[in-house]
Amino acid sequence: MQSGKFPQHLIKYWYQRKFLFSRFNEGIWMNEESWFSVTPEALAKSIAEHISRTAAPSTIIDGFCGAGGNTIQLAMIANRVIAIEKNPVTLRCARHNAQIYGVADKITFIEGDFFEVLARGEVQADVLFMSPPWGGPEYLEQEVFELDQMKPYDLWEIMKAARQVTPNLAMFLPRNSNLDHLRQESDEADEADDQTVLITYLHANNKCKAICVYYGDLAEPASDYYDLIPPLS
Ligand code: MGP
Repeated sequence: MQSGKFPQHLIKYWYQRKFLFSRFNEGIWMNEESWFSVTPEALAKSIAEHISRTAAPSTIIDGFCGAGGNTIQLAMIANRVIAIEKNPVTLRCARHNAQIYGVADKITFIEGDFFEVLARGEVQADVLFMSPPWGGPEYLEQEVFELDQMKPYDLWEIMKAARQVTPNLAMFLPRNSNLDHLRQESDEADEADDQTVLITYLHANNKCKAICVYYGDLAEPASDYYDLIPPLS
């Protein structure tokens, strides 16, 4: 690629390319949306390791697989990953990138809408991981990211659909997320029990990049460094 033709607004991500995929130079494919939304490899790996330690799942669904950053690392720790992606170009990138990492054989790629695929009831799994769109890089313009106003997908609708598949959920969210919203959602979803929600802050280069929120079996702290949200009293 000629650097002169690389879109100016994505240059920041180009400089991070080997942080996004350590094997970038082996021919990783990206489209515009993937540059700013793919989970950097080190973070995707730590999420996969947490999932492996707490739930040791056989099958994992990646609900919004994007260019495959999480899907690839999840395929390293599970027997099978079902990767759902609506955008056919992004899905092509994910399939190609999984080949580079040698895990494509363990992944079933589904081109389709998260809600429609789940509603068909054809996919089952022990764990459901989700890294939905947050509305683009503009999420950092707000001091606090109001989760109950997330676009284009409503986070509560995502959670509702996900809970139909499994209670073992992992959700990748902005570092400036309003955590009170999470507490309220889990409280309403599970009135009978005080549900534990585990929030992990994902750091790279001495900076928090994002959070991952775990539910069900995944909410077991596998390290002392995690912060727990106590149930509402
Ligand atoms: P970022 O906006 O690149 O923050 O997002 P950064 O690098 O800390 O910016 P800076 O200008 O403050 O230095 C950090 C990480 O969040 C990215 O690497 C992506 O993994 C993730 N991310 C960013 N966006 C806009 C999205 C999104 O819309 N959806 C998802 N799932 N992840 C995103």
